[in-house]
Amino acid sequence: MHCSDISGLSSDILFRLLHKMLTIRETEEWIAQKVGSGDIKCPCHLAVGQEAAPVALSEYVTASDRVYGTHRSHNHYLAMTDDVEGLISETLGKESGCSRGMGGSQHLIKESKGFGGSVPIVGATIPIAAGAALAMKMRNTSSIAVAFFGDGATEEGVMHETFNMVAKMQLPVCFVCENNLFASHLHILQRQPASSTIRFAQAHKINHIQLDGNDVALLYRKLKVIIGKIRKKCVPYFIEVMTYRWKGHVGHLEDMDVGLKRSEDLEFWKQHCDPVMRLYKPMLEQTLISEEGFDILREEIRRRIQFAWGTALQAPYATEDKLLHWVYKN
Ligand SMILES: Cc1ncc(C[n+]2csc(CCOP(=O)(O)OP(=O)(O)O)c2C)c(N)n1
Ligand SMILES: [Mg+2]
Repeated sequence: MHCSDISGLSSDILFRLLHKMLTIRETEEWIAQKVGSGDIKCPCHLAVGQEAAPVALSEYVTASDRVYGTHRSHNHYLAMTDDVEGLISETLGKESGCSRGMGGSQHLIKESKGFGGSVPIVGATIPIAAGAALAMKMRNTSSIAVAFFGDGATEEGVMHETFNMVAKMQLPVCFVCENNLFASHLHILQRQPASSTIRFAQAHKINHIQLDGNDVALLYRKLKVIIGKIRKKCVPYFIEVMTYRWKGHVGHLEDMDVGLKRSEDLEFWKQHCDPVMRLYKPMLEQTLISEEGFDILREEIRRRIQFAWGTALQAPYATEDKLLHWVYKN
């Protein structure tokens, strides 16, 4: 396993990063189990294995910034909001959900914490983030917008149009392409002539970097500089984070990817590149945490999830008469 280099990072920071990643991991594993049992009925695209980038980014964005996500955004949402309760309720269609039970897993929002929304139309939040960044610039704020999207979104025309616009207008937006090598069942090399998407930023003269997307300590260090630059210089930036999802494209099953088996690759990523283990192992070696301490931390998180689940089950469902409420901002 290629462990994260944790030198120079305080134990406070390391524990926070570990806690956030573990909260996402455990919540998603819980949701996976409930999708499997049929208790959760909305389609869930799980991001197990992709916890590091949103967690590192969440350390540098605030409620006045705007972060946008995709069909696979439990990780982005939880990193920004820590709202386990609102997410779980939302997957059950309950009024207590973060989208009042009307969105389900793919439409999450919490503007009070800077999460501007997730949208399942591939590539759709890229121009939305650009629009938010334009407003931020026109209002002379130092806020920034962030759009998370997958490698598949780089095949959408709207991404290229948006890249041209933000480069020309120099808007404060951070594009984070989570390149997990697959768009549903198709490997990127079956769809594109290269496995990296970085060339699209080059073509539009946007600052860019490719990073190990599963090394949270590295991302924590790099994003500090990158986000600082976007904020201070009001420029766009493209970050490609290389990662891998453990579950199938949609649903709770591991490996099965709309009929495609990825067993060997998946085993490699799980054994060597698990973002949680890559942080936990060096913390253990440096006696910042014990095995028992890790178990206690995980147990606390599991209890919180279990409680959130129990509470959500008791909550009322969203009702039809409210379907047209909150469609428009005012
Ligand atoms: C415009 C559009 N085309 C097709 C789809 C169907 N679809 C949903 S997710 C997905 C794959 C997206 O792959 P990627 O962007 O790499 O994200 P990942 O699923 O890997 O996180 C597709 C084709 C869609 N939702 N929107
Ligand atoms: Mg992908």
